[in-house]
Amino acid sequence: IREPEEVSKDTQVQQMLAVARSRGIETAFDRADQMAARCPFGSAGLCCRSCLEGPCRIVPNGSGPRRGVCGSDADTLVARSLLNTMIQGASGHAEHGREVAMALLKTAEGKAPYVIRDVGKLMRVAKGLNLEIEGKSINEVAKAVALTALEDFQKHEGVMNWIEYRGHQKSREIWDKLGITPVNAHLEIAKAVTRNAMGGDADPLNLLLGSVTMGLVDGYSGLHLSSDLQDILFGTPKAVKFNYSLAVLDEKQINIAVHGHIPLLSEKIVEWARTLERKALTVGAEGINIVGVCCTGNELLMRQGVHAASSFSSQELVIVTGALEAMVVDIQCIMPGIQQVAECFHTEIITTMPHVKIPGATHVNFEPEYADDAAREIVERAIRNFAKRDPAKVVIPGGSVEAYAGFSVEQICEVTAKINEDKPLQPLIDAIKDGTIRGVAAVIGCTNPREPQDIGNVTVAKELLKNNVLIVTTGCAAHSLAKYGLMNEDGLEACGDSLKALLRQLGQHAGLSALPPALHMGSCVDNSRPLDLLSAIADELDVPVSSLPAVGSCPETHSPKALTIGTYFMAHGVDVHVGVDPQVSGSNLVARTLTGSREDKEITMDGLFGGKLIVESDPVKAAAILLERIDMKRKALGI
Ligand code: NFS
Repeated sequence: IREPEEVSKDTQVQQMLAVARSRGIETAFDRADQMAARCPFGSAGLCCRSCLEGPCRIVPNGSGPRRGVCGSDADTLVARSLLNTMIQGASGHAEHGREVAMALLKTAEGKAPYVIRDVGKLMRVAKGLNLEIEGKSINEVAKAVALTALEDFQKHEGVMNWIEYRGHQKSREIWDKLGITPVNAHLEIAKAVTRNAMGGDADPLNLLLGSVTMGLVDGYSGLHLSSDLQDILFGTPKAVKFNYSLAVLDEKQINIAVHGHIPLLSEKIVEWARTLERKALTVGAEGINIVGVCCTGNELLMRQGVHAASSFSSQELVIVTGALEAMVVDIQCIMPGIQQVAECFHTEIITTMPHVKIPGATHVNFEPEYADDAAREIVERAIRNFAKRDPAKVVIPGGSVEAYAGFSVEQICEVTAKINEDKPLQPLIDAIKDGTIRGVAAVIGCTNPREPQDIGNVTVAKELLKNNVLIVTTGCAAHSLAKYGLMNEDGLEACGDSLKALLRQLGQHAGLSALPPALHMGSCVDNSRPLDLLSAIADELDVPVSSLPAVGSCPETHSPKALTIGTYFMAHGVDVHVGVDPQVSGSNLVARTLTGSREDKEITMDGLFGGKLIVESDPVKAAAILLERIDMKRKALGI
């Protein structure tokens, strides 16, 4: 069993873990320790449960059977198990996109209680999709955009609308040539499930191309589509201040944590918390305090400045404060373990989606049409729960960190346009060309209870910043970077001189003393934003995205979604580092195709797309490899 100091870099998490243990409450960190001996077959991707001939397992070291009962060898097993992971990731994000598209449709039809907050973005997206906007009302345009989005889950021919719209042309040419460009998300997911079933696709390289298609499904029907439609509905993020840490819970207020991914309900909860503020006073609380967990937290902080309490791995510890009246969850990254922890306190876990329930939790069903009813009921439940709080159990750590977020591409361009109005990207391009910015790194993804929390994320970011690499960030990695000052002026200390000077210069144009060294672009679906930025820069330079000195890093990977996002980056030619074993070591063929270390280079990820997978658990070494790759791309670009 690891000591609290070994589990997280965050002293508040350490403190709360000690509190949990002293009360006999088990969390993911403890369960990770109990699982210490990992299955060697599963870890290598060599366990197959695709049919009832098995389960079949191939021993990684070569002793024992070399094939499953059906004749599948290790390469096929590993490629299938990777595709299985990709299906999970892509489905999660595609479903997120579809839910938001349905909400936009119902809003446009006047059936759901939302308003279009960013009409400008609606019109830009409509134009990008080649929709007629002349003489149309806002709702008519919104309906056309929503229906075009929903086609990406229905059409049977052609190419996904969002790839036509957002996909970078030079990458598109490669995907089209390989025949991997998705037609519609549901069709591709169904095809992937079919090809992965017993008796389906046995060719490991073909299966890997199937994984790349899942990366594209994730990237376009999930990430881009969700970010675009959420911006239309809730506003495109602008620079905003928020606080981060477990200390954002307030002993004097009713605390509600919103957790999961889709902002449809949580935006409404923020609204209803404001409306019902007076009711909170009647039960003796000073107000209602909404705090964010995981990516729902990111969504709310980007647009509303809602404070963030926890990333994935420490989600249960928010409850251990004893000061949480309700934790409201929607979809994804929700540990069932939160219910066991909540049962030790007065906290009510509230599930909201019919397909994501937890035994013992309260269920308040969410449908966009009745969003107000659900949000109101949830806030009222939390208000009632306040009376059940046991003050003797309340422990809230002290001290939180101020951070700046909200760096959408639009916000970044608004700042740089103050230097060059006609070509807002030019200041960034010039800085990249003259080496002021050595490269751009997207530090993204999760925290993982098996790994020491925040260490990988923060170390990779700091190593790169020191070398003048500009960091953009999303997801739980953004939570890590916020906690250690990389989203406020203090973080400039971590930067190399040229980057520091540039951030100060740009900051003045944003009305800040400096831009933060890590630009928070949002939740995991907002990984659309770094790619939009790179695509726009590539267009200006008339090169493919793969030529840019840009990398992605997910040091503390836990979720299949992180692997599909990584694959989407690689499909555009961006190298991607993962700090946690992606469980493909059982096949040299698969591992080497992904990492570009095969002799026949042209059929590796690197050879086909220009970006490869880098697996390295040591964050310092990982940053050194990423710098090498950045320099290699700079050299090839002649800068
Ligand atoms: Ni991304 Fe966001 Fe966090 Fe990882 Fe989970 S919350 S969608 S998967 S753990 S970053």
